[in-house]
Amino acid sequence: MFDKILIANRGEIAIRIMRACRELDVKSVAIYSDADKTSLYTNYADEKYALGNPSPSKSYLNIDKIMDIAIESEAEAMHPGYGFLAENSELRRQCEKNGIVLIGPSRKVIESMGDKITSKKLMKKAGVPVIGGTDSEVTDSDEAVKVAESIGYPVIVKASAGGGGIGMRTVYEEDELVRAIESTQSVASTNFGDSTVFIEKYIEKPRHIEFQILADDHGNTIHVADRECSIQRRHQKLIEEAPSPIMTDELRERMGESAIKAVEYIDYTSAGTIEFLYSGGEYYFLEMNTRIQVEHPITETVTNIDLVKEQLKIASGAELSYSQKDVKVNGHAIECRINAEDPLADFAPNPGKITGYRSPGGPGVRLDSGVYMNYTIPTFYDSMISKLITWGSNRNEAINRMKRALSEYIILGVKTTIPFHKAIMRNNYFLEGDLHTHFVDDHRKGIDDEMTGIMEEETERINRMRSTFMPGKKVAAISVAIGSYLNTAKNHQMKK
Ligand code: MV4
Repeated sequence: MFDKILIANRGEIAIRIMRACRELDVKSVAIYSDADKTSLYTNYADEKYALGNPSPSKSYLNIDKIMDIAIESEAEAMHPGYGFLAENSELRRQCEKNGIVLIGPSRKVIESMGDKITSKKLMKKAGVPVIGGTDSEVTDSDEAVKVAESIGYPVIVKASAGGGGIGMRTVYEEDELVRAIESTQSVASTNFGDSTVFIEKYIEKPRHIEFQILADDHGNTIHVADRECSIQRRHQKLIEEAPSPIMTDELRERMGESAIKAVEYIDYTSAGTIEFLYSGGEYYFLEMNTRIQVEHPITETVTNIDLVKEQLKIASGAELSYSQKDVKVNGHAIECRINAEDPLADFAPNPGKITGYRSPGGPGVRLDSGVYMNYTIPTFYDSMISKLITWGSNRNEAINRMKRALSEYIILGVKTTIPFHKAIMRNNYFLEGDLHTHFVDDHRKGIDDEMTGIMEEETERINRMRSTFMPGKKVAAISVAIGSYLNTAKNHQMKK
């Protein structure tokens, strides 16, 4: 095992990785920008090095600076977490040049999975189901019309270099096709410097189901079961659960086998995720994520496998600690992403100072957080405060625990997505497991009404909690603040 590793990330994931380090007796090195001097992870680490300027391109995306710190600190390995440089092949190149192990897959697979046409071709060759459409770049509009006709409308035009929902257009009839191709090409060219596009059959309201995999350098590959991530908004996941509510042993075996075939075919190592779209009993490869993901804790919770420790062990040359038959799904886990955003104002970011904080606990509750009382959430980075994960012996118990944990969770000073999650936990479609990628948009009205009701119901209790943080006369002023919040919520409703 390594003696010391550098964590090239910040916030809750930096702490998550440092926790694995501490359990494995590995020293951790934090890097921090000026905006993260007082962040929890910066001071949790065994050593810390300043990056200076908080702008992402000058700090957590600055490969040269990060490499200099890795060398100076004598770290043997580097963990990139998720986001920032997690899927950047240049970072791996630089690490290789300097004799530092990058905890993650090879440069070749990062590059081939980053290109959607290449990854789709590889998966088809591997025998993994892919969505019907073109296997290569579309340039000729006559050819595009023919392809679309043969697969049938609606179709979707996608940028090969695309990701995160950028560079995608749905097309319902032939008249729109050529224009959609041109516009996707132009968006792709601007955003990714690559105008390559391709066409697929558009699958309406699919489920997003993904498989966690682990592979070592000794030829061992396992899948660590499935997660359902259909509850998202603008390609940002909000709630994930493991297993998928529709999963059966038979379907898991089939999809899991496809996921293993996929990663074995490309000689993938480390932890990774194969994303599928699922619709009408069929599943199709969508994308591969070559990193540890935000939602990895729900898999850890139902399988009792520490995915980050496995990543560190794999990178240090060890064999996987588990074989496929050791992977058992025990009960059900749900993760709610708690963001500093106003769910009644189109999820507008709401960074600021946390003036009151009390985290939930008790049976079946895990909280992965990067914040504390009086911490100021910086404006430079994403707005995730924490991830609340609950476990239950079945889905219903996991949901009831989530409701209970959300009701215990007090965050004052910034608006959060907690009311949104409370509303979802009461939503009948959610309770029935009737999920798809358009869930939030389709049920928007019901969710907003529920949220408004929840905020009204909770005013009294939250006021009481406030008085424990800020005893005395301040409470009256704060009641006014809540009143105005509720008015905003009501105005929002009236506008509809
Ligand atoms: C699709 C699709 C339906 N049909 N492809 C969205 C992000 C990008 N990575 C791929 N995406 C989609 N591709 C076909 N052929 C629907 C989506 C999609 C989606 C996929 C996963 C999770 C959330 C989503 C939300 C909207 C659309």
